[in-house]
Amino acid sequence: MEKKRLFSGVQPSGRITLGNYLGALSNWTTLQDEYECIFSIVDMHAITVPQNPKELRENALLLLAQYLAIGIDPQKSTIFIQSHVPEHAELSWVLSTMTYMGELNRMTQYKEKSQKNSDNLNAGLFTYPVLMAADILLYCTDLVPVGADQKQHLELARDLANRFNHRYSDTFPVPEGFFPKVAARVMSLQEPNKKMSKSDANENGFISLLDEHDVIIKKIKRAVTDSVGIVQYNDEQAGIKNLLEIYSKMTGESIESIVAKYGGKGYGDFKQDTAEIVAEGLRPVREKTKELLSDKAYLESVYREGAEKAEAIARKTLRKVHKKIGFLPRG
Ligand code: AQP
Repeated sequence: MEKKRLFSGVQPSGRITLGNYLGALSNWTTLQDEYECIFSIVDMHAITVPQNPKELRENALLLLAQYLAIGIDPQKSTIFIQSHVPEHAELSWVLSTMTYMGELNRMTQYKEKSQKNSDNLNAGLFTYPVLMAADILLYCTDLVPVGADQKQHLELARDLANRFNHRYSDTFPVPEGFFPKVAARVMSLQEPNKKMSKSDANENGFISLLDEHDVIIKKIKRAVTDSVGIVQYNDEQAGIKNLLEIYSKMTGESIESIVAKYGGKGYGDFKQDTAEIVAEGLRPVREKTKELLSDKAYLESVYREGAEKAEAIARKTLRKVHKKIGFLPRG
């Protein structure tokens, strides 16, 4: 039986965080055997907010090294850079003609990001979810493993698949989301009611996958908690709830069992142990990333081959789409 297809991506808009890792990337590796996986570095999405060109290039390469370091295997999965496959922009245009302004107006990520970037309210930031739908539909994707913050965008991709299929004829599978049960939305260590974000101006709010051991320990020990003083899992103790989710996802231990272990002890031991677990858990990824970054030729060969494989699928889908909507073939 043919394997189902999976697509996901991360923006090279900074150094990826523990949130990106636990909410998305760490789940990808386990799905590689079951699905035909396509993973992208979505640099076209990243430019919807201002980027320094040199840093954007560096971050794309770094992200590729991190994909490989966490265990994405280029022998099993297709790994490519979004801007190397122009079909993403082409399908995005077609889908944008089928997307209603009202649908995009409702997007909470647009509302949040446009507040943060009020001096750069560009059309790309507004139509970001259409490009994301194109990323997914271009590969006739069945499954999209993402963090909970992407639920609304994925819903639009599903609506557009249905709309296209209904208006023309069956073309796209309607993609399903895959959201982790624990740590689907890792929160900022400094403002536990806001999601952890790689572009947060406050470096203490997030843990980067490249942070050294001591930095991670310090950041977690300084994490904002509360004055209740009891380790328990509830919405009123957002900081502790966040650390419990991080601990659980990093170790595989259930939240109940962690709560039982630290219940009578106050926050000191719990924070210390969580910090050690994260710092040690990320060590192999950090070390492997550094090793991979020193071999630029290898990284280039991975993304070049990936683009060829991705483009072959993308071309086929786009040709089908053009035919259905009535574009005359070039011949
Ligand atoms: N805090 C989070 N918890 C769980 N999952 C998260 N993801 C992002 N933040 C969290 C998931 O990571 C994947 C890649 O995200 P992205 O790079 O496409 O953009 P984003 O969601 O906008 O992530 P950031 O870190 O907040 O980036 P910036 O600061 O550039 O906007 C997605 O699957 C996402 O769900």
